[in-house]
Amino acid sequence: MPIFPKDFLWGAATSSYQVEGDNSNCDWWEWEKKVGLKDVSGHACRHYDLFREDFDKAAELNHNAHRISIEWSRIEPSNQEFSESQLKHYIDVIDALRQRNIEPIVTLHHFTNPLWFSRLGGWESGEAEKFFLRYVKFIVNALSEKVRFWVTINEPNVYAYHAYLIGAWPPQKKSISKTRIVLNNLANAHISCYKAIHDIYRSKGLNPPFVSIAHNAQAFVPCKDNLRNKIACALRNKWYNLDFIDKLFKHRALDYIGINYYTRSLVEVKGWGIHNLILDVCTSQHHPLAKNSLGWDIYPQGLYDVLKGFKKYNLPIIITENGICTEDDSLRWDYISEHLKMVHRALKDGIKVKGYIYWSLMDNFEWDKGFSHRFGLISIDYNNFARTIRQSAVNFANVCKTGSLD
Ligand code: GCO
Repeated sequence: MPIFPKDFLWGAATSSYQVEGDNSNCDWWEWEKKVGLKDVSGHACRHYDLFREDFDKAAELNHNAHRISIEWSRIEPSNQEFSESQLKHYIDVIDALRQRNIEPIVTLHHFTNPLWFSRLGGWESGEAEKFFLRYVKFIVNALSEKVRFWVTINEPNVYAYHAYLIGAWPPQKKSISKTRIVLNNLANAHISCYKAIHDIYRSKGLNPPFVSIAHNAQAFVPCKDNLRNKIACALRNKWYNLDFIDKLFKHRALDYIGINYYTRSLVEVKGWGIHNLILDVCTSQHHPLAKNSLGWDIYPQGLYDVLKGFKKYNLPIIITENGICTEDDSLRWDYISEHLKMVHRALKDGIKVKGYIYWSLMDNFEWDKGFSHRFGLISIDYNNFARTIRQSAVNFANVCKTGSLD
């Protein structure tokens, strides 16, 4: 029976824009309307008003940690104008977690940007790092006594890919060169924020914080076991999984590695061109696996493979996201329990996993895919915003309480 360490972090994650509601000062709010998304975020889950009720449920579910994000566009609605009232809101949010003995894990950027920032060029701009650092210093100065775990940027690779390479998210650019610039600016922003955060804690005589990014990693699996597919998998593993972390690691800008894992990419390369090697996937169904409602393969083995790939950094790892969107809650529990078995296997191999944070505490706004893909341990009725705890959440609560997966 897999037994997890006594001090293991157990909980769930959300992000401000996906759950709070009425986040009207950021680029996504304007963009949703401009492109006429079928689902606009609107009131989302009304978590901005209902956060205490949600955290009561997290406590009832034996979570000892919870990952939130702070909405930059609320804190700094216009350039250099900082909102004390919005800061007070997030202080109340953090206090509410602590009052319930839940460790906050605080993300400072989760895909959305203030409108003023995006109008000044967003993450393509050479000033992006300066603007983001100014906001981070404002927040960390105010919250340093209450927060130990920080995530500066959620999934830089996913953000850059969707917003600058395939043009699926605002500002809808489709440029390899712009993607490279944005990734470089995001990495430099994290590095300068890492140093600034540690400086703030040191200047206050506080114990050092734990600072990382939340890094999306995939298992790249060759469809046919041929040389071309194996080379493509090795290249994607390097480019997608390792390069960004490598850069931060070389700048000594990681106290742990936050890993977001969901699925595998089944690689079937149709040619030796660079686009083939980077993008080709298997389009047939000769390796059928159960899938989530977005069509992503359910592949727990991939979590172990990914964790093994990060062992070389010899850093603590927190699984900052792992989850499934499905209408079948029994599949949700299977997903959680099978991935936890892989976490335990990694622990037995000496990989320093310190926590498992399920995505997500509640059903929420899945970006351009809208509200129909439900990840939550807690279901949301969007007609009246009623919350209902799912059976999978109760099963997971038992693991959080006992530390064992029987
Ligand atoms: C992400 C995000 C979440 C998503 C989740 C499911 O990693 O993309 O952190 O915003 O909702 O991953 O796609």
